[in-house]
Amino acid sequence: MRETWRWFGPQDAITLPQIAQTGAAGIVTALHEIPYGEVWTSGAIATRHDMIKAAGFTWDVVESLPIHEAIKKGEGDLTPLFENYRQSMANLAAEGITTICYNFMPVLDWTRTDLNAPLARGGTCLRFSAPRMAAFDIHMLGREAANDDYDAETLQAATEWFEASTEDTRNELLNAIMAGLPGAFDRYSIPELQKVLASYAGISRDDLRQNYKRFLNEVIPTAQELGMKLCVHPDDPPRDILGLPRIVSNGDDIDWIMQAFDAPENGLTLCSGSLGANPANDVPEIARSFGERIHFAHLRNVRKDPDGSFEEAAHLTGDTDMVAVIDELLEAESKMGTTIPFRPDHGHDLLNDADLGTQAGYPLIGRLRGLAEIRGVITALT
Ligand code: DNO
Repeated sequence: MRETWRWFGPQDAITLPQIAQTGAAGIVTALHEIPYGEVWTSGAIATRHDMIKAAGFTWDVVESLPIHEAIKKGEGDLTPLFENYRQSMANLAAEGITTICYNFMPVLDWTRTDLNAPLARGGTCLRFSAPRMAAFDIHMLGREAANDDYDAETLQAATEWFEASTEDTRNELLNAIMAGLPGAFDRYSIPELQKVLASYAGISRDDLRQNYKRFLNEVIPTAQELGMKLCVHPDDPPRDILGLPRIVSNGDDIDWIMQAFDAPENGLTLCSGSLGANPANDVPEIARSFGERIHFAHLRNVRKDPDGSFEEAAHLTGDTDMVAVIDELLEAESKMGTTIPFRPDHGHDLLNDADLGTQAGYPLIGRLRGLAEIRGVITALT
């Protein structure tokens, strides 16, 4: 397995020379400044690639080449958007960058309700609270059908949270929910989010699947011509949120995707943390089932509560057996004769992490700890 580190580009508070000290060999990054749907030009890719190479790294994975919302909605004339996506792929391939991670989550990317939940021994973690999500959905967004999506206990806890909330705590919640959108560092206000949610009205799970299938049909043949691999990132959390369908949440979903275009170039990003947030998902089993199609791995852990809330645990603790996951990935590598790039995903804010101004979920010391622990497991298993 190849150690990589997610770098958010020149605006990242963590520099490439600092990343070099973590021991990671490769960089995972994207041209976050380019709006969704526009072409990544050869010049822009080469400039970023040169920076990475000059610091002694390879650019192993593009995370992400984002998919425009119109493609997810199947809305309007999509020909130019598909053409642009294929052109970006060709420009990346010409630079020798051949693995692309993307997601098919409508509207929001990874979603948490608390970016600084305190840990017992100091430091903080990312947390998803089911009651806070319900409070946001029902009391702040005012989504009509929201009441039907939560059980009575969660609804009660949501009301209690909302009644005790202040403008500051409500803003904090909105900011936390928006923190997962790295593309151009977008944020929606409440009215903007209401508008974009309304634009999904009437789009069912099946519609989303058909739109996804169309995307695969449009881009996987190009990946095959260019010698590229695409790998979808699972939904985080792996369930429907804010009334939006999610279709990359469990083994059955992944199976459907793999069959929708049955070729090695149509692959998976095994994210142990995203999949691990659903108690029904057996992550080592998913890694075993789809091993041959895993082109990239995000390794992190979660601890779940009975009400659907969860928080991010240290990389080797939490509910997912990380050693078993890594063992499956090593097995897949030896079967395929390939090397799977992985990155320590997220991390606790530890020591002076909170002062560094890093991207939410992507601290320096917390990830360094995660990488060191995972490196230890790989070393022991191999
Ligand atoms: C969260 C990340 C995701 C991921 C995208 C891939 O920390 O793993 O935001 O980058 O979903 O498209």
